[in-house]
Amino acid sequence: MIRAGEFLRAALGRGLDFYTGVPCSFLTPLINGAISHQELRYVGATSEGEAVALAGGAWLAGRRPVVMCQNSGLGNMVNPLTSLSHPFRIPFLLVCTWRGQSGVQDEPQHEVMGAVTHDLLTTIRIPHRPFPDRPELIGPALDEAAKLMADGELPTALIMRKGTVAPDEPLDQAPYTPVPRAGAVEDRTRGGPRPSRTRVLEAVLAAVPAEAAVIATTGKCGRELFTLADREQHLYQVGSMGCAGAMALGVALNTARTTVVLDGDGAALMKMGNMATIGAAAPRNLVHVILDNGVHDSTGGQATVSAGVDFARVALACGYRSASASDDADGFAAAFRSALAGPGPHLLHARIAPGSPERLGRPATAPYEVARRFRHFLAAGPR
Ligand SMILES: Cc1ncc(C[n+]2csc(CCOP(=O)(O)OP(=O)(O)O)c2C)c(N)n1
Repeated sequence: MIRAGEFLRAALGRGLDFYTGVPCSFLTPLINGAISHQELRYVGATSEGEAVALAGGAWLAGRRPVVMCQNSGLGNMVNPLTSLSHPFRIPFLLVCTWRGQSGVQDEPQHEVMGAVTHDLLTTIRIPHRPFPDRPELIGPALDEAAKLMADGELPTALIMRKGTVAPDEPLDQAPYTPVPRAGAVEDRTRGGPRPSRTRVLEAVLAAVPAEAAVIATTGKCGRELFTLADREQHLYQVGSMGCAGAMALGVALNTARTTVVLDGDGAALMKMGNMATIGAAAPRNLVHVILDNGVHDSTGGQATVSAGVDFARVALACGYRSASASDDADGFAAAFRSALAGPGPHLLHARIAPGSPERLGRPATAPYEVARRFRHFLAAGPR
């Protein structure tokens, strides 16, 4: 058995200082220790997949992140681990508990995942090792994980058995008290014909400062942005649908640069918990644009349910500082300029028309290079 403080201190000594995740009772001392530690930042995620994207954003902004989860949460992570961490090669330390270990009394819902946890990680090519269960093993385990992460440029998991960490860390955490918001959506809708996605992206590019980072959601959004302009401050999230907001949060919390995220209605709906985490973390430098064409445009135009969703009011209810709605290019451009001028987080709900230009490019630069040039861009800016 080890003490949580021993692990957290040893990890901090190796530069691991940004934590995110979703709790597990096996993790209680470690997660509470991370939350309570003065020198560590812990951002609670609404899902384990969100935590992977948040950690990815933090890594892009120069941090060495740790994600903590229960192995049942691996199910929620499989998509971003395979379609974000792998193509972009973004490493982080994954501390994953082992509920449902054979021979250990546990609940029925953990039986299957307990039996396949190691195989699942192996199958999705995430290196894994046992979590250290004696103090003298902590340093070597962290050093080996660091080497695996450096060599493979991938997350590396440490699998924690029941009873590994002594239950001695009190939780020192103020309850989350949301900042009351004025609650008024800036309504710039006019009811005319809706602009194309390209037209709105042109308005983004015309106004966005050169120092800002821009993250585009999966599908045609990233392809259109790439076609209009390919710059080192762009990150085209080719997979991990729904994760753009969480990745942008990880960036915004770790850089002083303005961070603009271009989301889709389908993607935003897929991981709407992101908005609650963004509202609570409240980064002043985050501008969240939802390009809402009412359909899954990239996969053939199947309707989403966004026609009945008021993203701007959802954002305000989650704690965003401002929110606007627009349905033409001028209204969007005005809302975007206003968002850039004041502290966020801002939500811009842009209702647009479905469709894309006929000759649409695809990011020609591999995700691996996109991530590294984006990281390099962030490293050159203010923290
Ligand atoms: C987890 C996951 N599910 C499904 C897909 C397939 N897919 C790619 S883009 C897309 C549609 C995204 O819709 P939206 O966010 O509204 O953006 P739009 O395509 O309209 O620009 C879908 C379903 C995927 N890449 N990942």
